[in-house]
Amino acid sequence: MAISSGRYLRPGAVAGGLATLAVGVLLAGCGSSSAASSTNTTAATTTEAPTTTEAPTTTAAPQNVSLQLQTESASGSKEGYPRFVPADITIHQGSPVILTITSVDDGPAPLPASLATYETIQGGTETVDGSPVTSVPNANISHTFSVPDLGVNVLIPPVPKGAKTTTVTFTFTPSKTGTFTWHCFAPCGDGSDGMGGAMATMGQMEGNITVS
Ligand SMILES: [Cu+2]
Repeated sequence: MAISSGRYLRPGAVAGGLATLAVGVLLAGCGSSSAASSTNTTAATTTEAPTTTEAPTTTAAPQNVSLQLQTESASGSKEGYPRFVPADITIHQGSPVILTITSVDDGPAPLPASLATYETIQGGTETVDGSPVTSVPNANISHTFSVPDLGVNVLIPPVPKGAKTTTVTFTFTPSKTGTFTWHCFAPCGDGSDGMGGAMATMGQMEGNITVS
């Protein structure tokens, strides 16, 4: 597939702040009546005094998931490649997932017009080799890691010339539980349209992501 293009267009480094917003909403109770009319018939007996050390509100630690995007076996065989390893992953709802994808593929595989919807980063924040990115030009997409059911679309550019790997991180929070199929939508497989072979094989350019 991949003839090194030598063109690595790093998208403008726009500070992509984490989308995780902690919104604290304090509802001040019944301020409608005038302050003076404090006819307190209901004694505040129900508010239990915090006698024990208060447990911090569950700020669950981020989950780190690492994927290797391989293009050949250790012995150099290209049979059964490219593929993401592991192909099946399990994550949990309730805390952010930091997906780290390390790719050795130096070739682009631009998406056809019919898949243009997957040309944009969706559902989380991405960095490429440490720099925040908000887009990757289609001509510079090598693979995608896309989970349509979770609204997640990660774009993976080719390895820059002179480098051995490129590392993409993608931080997102799973919106629901279940088992969903992820796909690569870049035509990186066999056949005239690049959609055969690895692209049509579970365990290579598609797999399962389970959110428990
Ligand atoms: Cu691919």
